[in-house]
Amino acid sequence: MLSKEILDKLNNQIDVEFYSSNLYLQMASWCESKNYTGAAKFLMEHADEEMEHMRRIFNYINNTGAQAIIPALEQPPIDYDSLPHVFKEIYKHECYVTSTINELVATTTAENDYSTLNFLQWYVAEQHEEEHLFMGIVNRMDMIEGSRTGLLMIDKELSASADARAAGTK
Ligand code: OFO
Repeated sequence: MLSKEILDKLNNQIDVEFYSSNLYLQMASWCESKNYTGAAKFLMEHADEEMEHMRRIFNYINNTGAQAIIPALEQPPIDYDSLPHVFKEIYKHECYVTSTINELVATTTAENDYSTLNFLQWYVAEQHEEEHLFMGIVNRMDMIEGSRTGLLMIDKELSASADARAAGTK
């Protein structure tokens, strides 16, 4: 059985994951409108992954006999200065998601809720991977210093990466 504080925090995490999905979908739309089709594909796939993250928590809550709550939609930002700006914002957002997971982990530890602590380990590992992934992309974009050719090359790499992830080879 979940304590009220942990249930509230897990429901808040549903909100965070939902928002992440919508944020990446909106960013994909921006990328597509600027002809960064590889980045758009990559971000759409990432939006789907965030929905899966949301569903894991949704199922976990309901499996304990409590009720998962679907949040109201919050409008993500729609305008970005450049492709590097999009990915810097994603990296910042992922660091925020990590902080919300860490807070949940700290609460489960304080309350001796080992079942939820065990459930959250997957998210701890996932956040490590995602911060690493997006930091790498931001660093590569910094290296090309806004060169159009460099950005198109990275866009192509993002497309290949999305294909590899979809095929389960990455
Ligand atoms: Fe990328 O955040 Fe989910 O967990």
